[in-house]
Amino acid sequence: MSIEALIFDVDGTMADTEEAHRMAFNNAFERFRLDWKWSRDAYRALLLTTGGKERIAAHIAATAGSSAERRRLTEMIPAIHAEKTKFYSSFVADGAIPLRPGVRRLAQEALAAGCRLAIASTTTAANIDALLRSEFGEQGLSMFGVIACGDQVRAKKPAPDIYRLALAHLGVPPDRAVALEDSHNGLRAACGAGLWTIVTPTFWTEDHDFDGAALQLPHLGDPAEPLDGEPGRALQDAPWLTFAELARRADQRPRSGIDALYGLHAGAAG
Ligand code: XBP
Ligand code: MG
Repeated sequence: MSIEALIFDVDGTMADTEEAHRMAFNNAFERFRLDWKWSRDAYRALLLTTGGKERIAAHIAATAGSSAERRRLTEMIPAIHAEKTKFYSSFVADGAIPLRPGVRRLAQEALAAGCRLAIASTTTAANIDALLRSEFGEQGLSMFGVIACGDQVRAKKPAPDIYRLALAHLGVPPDRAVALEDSHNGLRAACGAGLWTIVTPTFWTEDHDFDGAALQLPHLGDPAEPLDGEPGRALQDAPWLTFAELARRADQRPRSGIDALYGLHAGAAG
């Protein structure tokens, strides 16, 4: 097995978090007496901008009446986002947002196989800390040897920077790691860092373009929640993605452009 690390995206991949983010944004706007209320449809479009502060800035750019108003509101962004993060991390700490099917199982199978775990996310460390503690307990933080997130990079997804940072901290080359994502921006970021990427979309990203994904599944599946129909039948080991099958598939990817051209890779040569 050549896979030394699994790098998880958080929002949408580890847990279906965006409805909670949306409510937290709206709570913060109310707290600041702003007449903004992001509907699900509006938020779906706003999600194309990664990063909560950047998302608020995009809303201001699209709605502010004057340049003076835009300046006043822009100066408020850090405080609004800090309030939003308080609301969101309290939702998570209350256990309101479970892990998606198969995330806990795959993480545990990977660790048992000697594979390391990492995170590459746009959200804040506070939000990730709350989710890992809530869903994995106190040992949650130590399960993920590297957590690359939020403002640790200037260029957020779809830029590859956050994945490159995670790989650098892991000390692992991209062809020895696998990324798990849920969105077009996340897929572009992971592929831009040279990572073989599995995509499990949610309601918020199901209409995104996932061209370039190595594997796309509705979710990772579990014995208690197997993948129905075609997605489940397409897997070899079980109607859920086992770490063993993930590693086999990743090992069989073309190693370079030449390999891809001639199909020369681990499983096909000879
Ligand atoms: C998804 C994002 C984040 C969240 C909101 O992150 O783009 O901005 O929507 O969280 P991921 P913040 O890379 O984990 O999918 O308000 O903390 O940014
Ligand atoms: Mg995501």
